Amino acid sequence: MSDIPTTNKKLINWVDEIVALCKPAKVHWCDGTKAEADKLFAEMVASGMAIKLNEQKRPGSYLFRSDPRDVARVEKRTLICSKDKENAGPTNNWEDPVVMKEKMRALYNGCMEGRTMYIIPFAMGPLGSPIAKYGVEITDSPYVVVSMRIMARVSTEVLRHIEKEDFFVPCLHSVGQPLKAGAKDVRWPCNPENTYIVHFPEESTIWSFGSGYGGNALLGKKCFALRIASNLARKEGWLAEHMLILGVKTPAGKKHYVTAAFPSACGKTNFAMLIPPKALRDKGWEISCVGDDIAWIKPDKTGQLRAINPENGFFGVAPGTSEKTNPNALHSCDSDTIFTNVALTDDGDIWWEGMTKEPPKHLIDWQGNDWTPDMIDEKTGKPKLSSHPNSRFAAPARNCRCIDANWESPEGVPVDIFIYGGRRMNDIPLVYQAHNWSHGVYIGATVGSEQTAAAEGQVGALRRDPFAMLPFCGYHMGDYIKHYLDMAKIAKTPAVFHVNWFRKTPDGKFMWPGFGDNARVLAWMIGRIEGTAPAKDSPLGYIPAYEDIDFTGLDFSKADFDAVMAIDPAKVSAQADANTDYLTNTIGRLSPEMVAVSEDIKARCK
Ligand code: SAT
Ligand code: MN
Repeated sequence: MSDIPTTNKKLINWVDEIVALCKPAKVHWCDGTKAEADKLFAEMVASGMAIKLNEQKRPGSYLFRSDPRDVARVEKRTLICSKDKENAGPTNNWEDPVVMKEKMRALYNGCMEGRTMYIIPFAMGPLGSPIAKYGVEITDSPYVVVSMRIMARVSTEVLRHIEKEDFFVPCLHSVGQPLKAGAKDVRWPCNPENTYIVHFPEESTIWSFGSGYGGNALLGKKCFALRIASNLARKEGWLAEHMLILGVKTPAGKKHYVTAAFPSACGKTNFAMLIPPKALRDKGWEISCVGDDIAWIKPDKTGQLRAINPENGFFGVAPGTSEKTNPNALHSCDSDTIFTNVALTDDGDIWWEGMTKEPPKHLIDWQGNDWTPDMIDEKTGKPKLSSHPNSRFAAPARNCRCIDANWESPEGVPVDIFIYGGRRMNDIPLVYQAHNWSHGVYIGATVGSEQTAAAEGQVGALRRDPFAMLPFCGYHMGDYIKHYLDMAKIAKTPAVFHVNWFRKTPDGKFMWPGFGDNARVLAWMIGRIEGTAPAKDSPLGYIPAYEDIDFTGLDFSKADFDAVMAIDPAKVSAQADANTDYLTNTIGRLSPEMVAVSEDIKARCK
């Protein structure tokens, strides 16, 4: 065919193979242009899949409502199909790649009947960056096409890079619902009974079937940029991390970059777009955002770690985002944004729980039904939600008011600080700094968060989430720890900090104000790497004294500080034992350095 826009044999052969297997009615090579997206949006509006929002209030933006059975990532059906089961490790689901391929080939057989197959060439990272990688997603979902255009860089230019490198990550996706001749399509085709999100790490290949939602379907994100990329990074000597990247400008005008990993429900997007309190802004502190979810971090020729955000947009949880909690995220959604499963206002705009103090008097909820604020959910007995709790916005990163000037710099931004954190009600202080790199790796490896939703298990129970990568690490977590330790051989290692914004008083009140005031803690960290901020030693690591943190404009006493920083040696010692047990018996493939850190912490507790 002459309308194939590439000469790359691997890509052409793969497309031929998938066409023969999935049997689409039509094939379309995407070019990522606005004209292409506009045409698809118009078709989806006409078919009832999408709602065009009020052009005055929300230019270029659309609302989608998913099937209520397809509203989130499905971790149970997410598999790492390495040849050897052991290499997937204890934190991943595994199936034999030969068995899984056979099973999925049967599902894919004819799955695109009556539909158009879209071929999406995309870049993760700025085109031509030495850290960027290229992929091609084949999908039968036009929603995926328009979403990928926001979340990744889609263009014909990508094909030139694929031709040059002769490498791309093949990402196959189908909603798994063929359209029989004459049948009318549903609003959100999907196939929940047969949903699988499958990774073949040895072949750097992704096969996803049955879901059209988020990370199940936008395969550049968690599937490629974390699960497959973590495998590539290990082979090639870099890090693919579930980390935000932010820039900090000091009053002296020096710029530093920081990456941070937090488990879900710890306010990662809020931290990535944080606005420092007025007192710090007046002194000249500025914070800018490079990315809110994923960082690819690679040493340059000098060993300096450099990070890119491989993504091109924010796929944020909508509820709770407001002018108060995160104005930068809220205004990123002002235009050219795709909303999924939020409520529709009577004037053709969107709303979600927490957006404004007063809810609108009437809405159409995320399932298309009338909604008023007085409605009660029959199942829970609580007020009925207008938006799904996991409803999302996909907003272009360039819309963000605080986007960093260097966010698309091909060489990446230099990173000198890694932060880990979790939601810990008790015992864990506001901040501490690792003594050295192995201690920093240990801090990442032992990250945990207390559960906030009953659906995840017992509320308050500690859920371990090493490096915040539990569902995203594409190989054995013990090897991942080893790879981290080995980075010290090829890179200048960053300073590592642990933070806990969520400590509570015995009567259940947060001890730390959080949000913008977290910049005060960041400022201390910057002082640490610039060599200007003092610290005391403690069993957990280096900690600030009250005087070391700038509390200008905040009513936070020495007693408040002592409470949020309190360290109980007996508890820390017991935690060190629990950490050794977790790393030895749950994770395995133990690096002896990890036990040495536990022993060191215990010795300091004596
Ligand atoms: O759906 S995504 O995987 O993109 C986001 C998330 O669930 O963490
Ligand atoms: Mn994430």
